[in-house]
Amino acid sequence: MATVLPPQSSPPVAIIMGSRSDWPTMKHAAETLDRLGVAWEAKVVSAHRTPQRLYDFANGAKAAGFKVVIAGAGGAAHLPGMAASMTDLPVLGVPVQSKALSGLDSLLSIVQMPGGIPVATLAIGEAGAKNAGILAAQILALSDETLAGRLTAFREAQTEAVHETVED
Ligand code: RP5
Repeated sequence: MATVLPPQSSPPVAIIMGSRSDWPTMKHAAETLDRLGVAWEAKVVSAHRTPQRLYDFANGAKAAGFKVVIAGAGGAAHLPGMAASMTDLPVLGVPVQSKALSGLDSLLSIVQMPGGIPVATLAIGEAGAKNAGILAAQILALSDETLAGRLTAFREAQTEAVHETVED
């Protein structure tokens, strides 16, 4: 008799990015989620080079079990906005630092969404990716008290690590 496997649910956080070249930035979101004990899955999904992959991902993201989407892109950074247009999951946009314009192009492309389709836009680069990880965890912690406790501990550890004096 064939074994019937239970349907596999996705981890709560999807990290999508326009190119493999975005991973050195976006891995900071993944590392932050790891630190907070939140599972994630990362995929390269380009709004321009793989539009069908973007369509398939965004339309199926909720049914797949994802709860939050972190989307990073650089330059003409249409990925977060296009993903947001096709899912009602919260989309956190990370502007990746571009070579030509240092990420100002990415930031403006992501942040200037028309009313009705929000993308929660973070800072350019590593800080934005790290904060996207924290923000995703904060969203999930609204319905997960254990995770909320880990977030509190994370903040306390961060505060304790900031010394008041400039010398040891
Ligand atoms: C965007 O173009 C990507 O998000 C990336 O930041 C940028 C450059 O991509 P590559 O030419 O490095 O693949 O779509």
